[in-house]
Amino acid sequence: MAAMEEWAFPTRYDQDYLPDPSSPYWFPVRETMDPAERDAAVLVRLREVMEYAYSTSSFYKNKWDAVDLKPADITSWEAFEQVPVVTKAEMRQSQADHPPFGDYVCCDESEIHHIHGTSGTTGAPTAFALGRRDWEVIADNQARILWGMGVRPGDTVFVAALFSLYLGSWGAMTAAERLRCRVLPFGAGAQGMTARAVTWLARVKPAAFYATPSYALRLAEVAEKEKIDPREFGLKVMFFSGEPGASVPSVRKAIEDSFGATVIDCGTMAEMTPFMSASATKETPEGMLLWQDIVWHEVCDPETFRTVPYGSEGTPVYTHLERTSQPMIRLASNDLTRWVMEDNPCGRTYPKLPNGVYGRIDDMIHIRGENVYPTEVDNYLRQVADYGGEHQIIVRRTGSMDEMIVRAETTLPDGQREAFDRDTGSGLQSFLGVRVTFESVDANTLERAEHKSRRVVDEREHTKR
Ligand code: 8LH
Repeated sequence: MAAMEEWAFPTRYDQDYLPDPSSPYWFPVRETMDPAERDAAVLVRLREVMEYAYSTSSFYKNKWDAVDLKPADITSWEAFEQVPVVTKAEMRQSQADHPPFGDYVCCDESEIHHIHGTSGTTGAPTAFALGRRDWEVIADNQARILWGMGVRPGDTVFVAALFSLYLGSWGAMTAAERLRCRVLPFGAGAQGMTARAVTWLARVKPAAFYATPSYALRLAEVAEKEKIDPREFGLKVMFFSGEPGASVPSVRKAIEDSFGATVIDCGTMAEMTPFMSASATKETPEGMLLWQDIVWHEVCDPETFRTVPYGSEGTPVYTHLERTSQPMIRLASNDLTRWVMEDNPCGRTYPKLPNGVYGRIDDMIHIRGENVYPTEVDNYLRQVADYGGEHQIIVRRTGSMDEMIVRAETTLPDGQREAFDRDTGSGLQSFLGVRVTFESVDANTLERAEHKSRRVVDEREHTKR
């Protein structure tokens, strides 16, 4: 076997390296090697990362001492799967006890280069501390993934996501810089900014674009209002993270049809930055590949946190292989997905999430014994003729019964909606397999997301969080 390129911990990538322009791969060996050989190398790395975390953070030391686990015990996958998962609640507690970054910071605080955080408007925020060397490694990892998407040096990359605490935009920017692209850090979220984005996109004609999927659809609507066809932007690739969408078939198609670009899904969690470690590629554009030599991804049973076999559904659990500032070791995501191992058209030998990440376990709507993912409603409505582009799902308890109300926009004028209401309501009901009360409202009356969509309003007392 040829040596895995720059495979060492702590990691330091050659900052001048760029692949041969004719190569579809950044690191041909690491990306196309026999997965069993890669996994064997990863297992050794996991032990190294755990040794490092155990000796540098009281968080990991206490957590593993409590279950009598030593990093040296991790000599098999069975042993690794017994490493207790890290939860978001534990991290919040750690940061409350050891402000501001918690006792899972493993590097010297003088090494911290960027501070980011959760953007949640409720509850205590969580701070992310990213080391200087980690930032470089993150840029390298994600440049490598952008290369796989078909982005090349000299391409202009338009970043249309919030530049604030959110790591998505910064991660895309630093990756594009490392790839020697031209970055346009446009941002999002300020008054009138979407209309200005349309002007800039039409003028600059970037090759690549990054945002949340909801925001791309919003941008297409605004462009239409300005009488500009988004295809005129000439985008080659659009990569998305932050929420389900790019792997939801009808959402993906709506973006592809509007912009005429290849749609790429990527993204894990901010804590897991390099968050693009789950990402599609140019030649394997559907779903997301799990770049197992950057971050170790497991899909696990949500109760036992043992991995489920390929072909099955579970919750992603993530482990950093290269971070030294706040390495996450078996971070429980609380998301849902399904994984498979098959031949990928791009030749990379990574497992794949063929339907992306469909949503969060706690966003799943439990109604009368059935489970409904909000993304299924989105998927259905997007392919309905005369749909106005936005909707809301209201879950309410009436008497002793749960009721699901879907309120969707239509472009049809009031008075001509009878067939639309009847057909969409019954179609949605048979698609979801639960009873739905359907209501149509005027187009452009429901709020559009500038960041991640929040379409579910759960009015039931017992589910209030
Ligand atoms: C996704 C996806 C996806 C994230 N498909 N759901 O954007 C990546 C990072 C920066 C991010 O969004 O992190 P954040 O704010 O911590 O949110 C993570 C959650 O976002 C994750 O647990 C998922 O529920 C969701 N998410 N990318 C579906 N491509």
